Amino acid sequence: MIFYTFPGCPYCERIEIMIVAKSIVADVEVVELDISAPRPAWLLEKTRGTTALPALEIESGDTLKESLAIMRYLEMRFPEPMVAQHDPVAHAIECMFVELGGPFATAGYTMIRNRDHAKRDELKNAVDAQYAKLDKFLRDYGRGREFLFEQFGWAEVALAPIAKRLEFLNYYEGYEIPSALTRVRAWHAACLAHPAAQDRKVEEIVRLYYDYSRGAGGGTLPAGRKVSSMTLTPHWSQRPLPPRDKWQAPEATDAELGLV
Ligand SMILES: N[C@@H](CCC(=O)N[C@@H](CS)C(=O)NCC(=O)O)C(=O)O
Repeated sequence: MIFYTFPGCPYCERIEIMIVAKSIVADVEVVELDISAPRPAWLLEKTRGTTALPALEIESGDTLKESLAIMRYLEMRFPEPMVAQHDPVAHAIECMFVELGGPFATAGYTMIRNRDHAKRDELKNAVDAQYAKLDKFLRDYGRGREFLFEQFGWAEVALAPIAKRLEFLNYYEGYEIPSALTRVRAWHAACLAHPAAQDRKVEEIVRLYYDYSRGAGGGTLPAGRKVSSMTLTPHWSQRPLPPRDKWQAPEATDAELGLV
């Protein structure tokens, strides 16, 4: 199988975690692509014209898209060890929890890209509200003390990568999950510390997402810059940590970010 991935993408990290969980690392060739560059024609042919990743090419030559669909494919094809709950009710509950991931990601990405200081509180409140929803869900349906159920499972494979991305809010805006939300705080800390979620680190994410903190990203560049902070080269590990305060001018240059 061939896995097409954008380093830094939370939906791609879902698949990275599944590949390790299923012990199929040796069966999957990983092809990293640069999200800031136009997609090559050969890739668009495989994805039938859509530009988003992850995508998984399987032995039949078919290319699967949509991270949750790929997770489901890997779960069914390599049933041991099971990542999802076996019990149908428990699995439905974890799928309900995963549904909270969409608005959770949207709130976080909207806040990091915002450049209007007057809107900051409103957007911070929207992120708080998403954490409050996760907290309530964990209290209503959770069985574990940290994760939704006893172990890092389906819900965490899907949501930990998003929770980890939203650490860019902590780095660039000093954001903290409200202290009253103790249940989701415990879940969050356990997700970020779990061995399955260590391949992509917060130190990588904050380097890759610098442009988002300056209102750009996802294909556009901040003014005066030539190289995206999402670029594959130079590798993120060879770049300095970006300046933390996203409201502070001037913006870092390509050279200051270690991009050239
Ligand atoms: N619903 C999709 C979302 C995938 C997605 O949005 N990927 C982003 C990267 S995080 C992407 O490829 N963006 C660039 C594009 O859409 O061209 C999934 O779960 O796989």
